[in-house]
Amino acid sequence: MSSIILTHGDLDGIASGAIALMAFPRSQVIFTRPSQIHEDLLRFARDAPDLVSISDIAVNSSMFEEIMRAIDRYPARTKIHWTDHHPIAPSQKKRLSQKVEYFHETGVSAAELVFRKFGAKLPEAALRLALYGAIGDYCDNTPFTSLYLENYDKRTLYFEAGILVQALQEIDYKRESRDLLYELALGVQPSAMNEMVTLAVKATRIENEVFHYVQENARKMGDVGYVLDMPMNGYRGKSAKFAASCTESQVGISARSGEDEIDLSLRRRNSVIDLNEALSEIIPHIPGSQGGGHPAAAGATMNRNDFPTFLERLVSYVNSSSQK
Ligand SMILES: [Mn+2]
Repeated sequence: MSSIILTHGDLDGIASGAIALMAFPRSQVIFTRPSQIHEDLLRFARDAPDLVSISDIAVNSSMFEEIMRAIDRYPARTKIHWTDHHPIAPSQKKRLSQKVEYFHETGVSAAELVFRKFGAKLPEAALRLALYGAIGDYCDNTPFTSLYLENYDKRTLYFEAGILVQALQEIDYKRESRDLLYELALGVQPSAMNEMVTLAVKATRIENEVFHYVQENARKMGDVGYVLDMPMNGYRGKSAKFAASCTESQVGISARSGEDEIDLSLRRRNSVIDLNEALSEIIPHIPGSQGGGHPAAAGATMNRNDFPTFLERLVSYVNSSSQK
């Protein structure tokens, strides 16, 4: 049987992909993202695989028609599983479900969903991976995770998941992440991977520097804290969170600017603001911008000159939602 696993490069993506690999051994594993899933699907349609498993990849509403066209290129016998936890428009969910095995819930990790779908006959290591993915995506208080964390000493599971969370800050997204995924699918524990442990310690040291940098450099507008162009690469989600806490704001942004574009990571802190909804309201007002994610964690890209406008709109969004 020829099969392909398409998944995201973060911990939840790697964990969900590793569980899928345990369920479908010898699959080819490809890391992808919402903005390029349609191209990857198109590329593999030519191979007419028996099975495709997509996990932790949001359906980008602006790419929806391209995605549907790519799916239509597969022969009828190809079984396509799409397992995800990102918000999706109900109309798109309905149309996608007519073409693929779409398994979707929000508020739970993709790793939990892949485990619930394929995990019944898998070795115990698969369950641990589901829990690592859930911890990685802050989805560790679902009924499923609460139930199964009780099977272990959960502090040890957080330690193992923490090694992965930290090491991934320092890992080359495509090359080393694939080796990691294969090792995890073999049941190797993170603490037994010397290289991961070393990287995790290094990442934790850098994270402390990031925290101090944000403490010194974060700025605040309304109830939004932000930090621009940190000297350290990566650590974007973490620094967005720190930008909120260091400025005592509800929302934090970590921004990195390129030549023309600026890329933002957003996090919320002690807040019920839905960042995904905030972006879907603001993004259409900023030509050429893109963005989305989860209620508590999101990302966006736009022309760098538009950042001040974006910030103003976000500040007034946060302001008006807090008054509701
Ligand atoms: Mn995820």
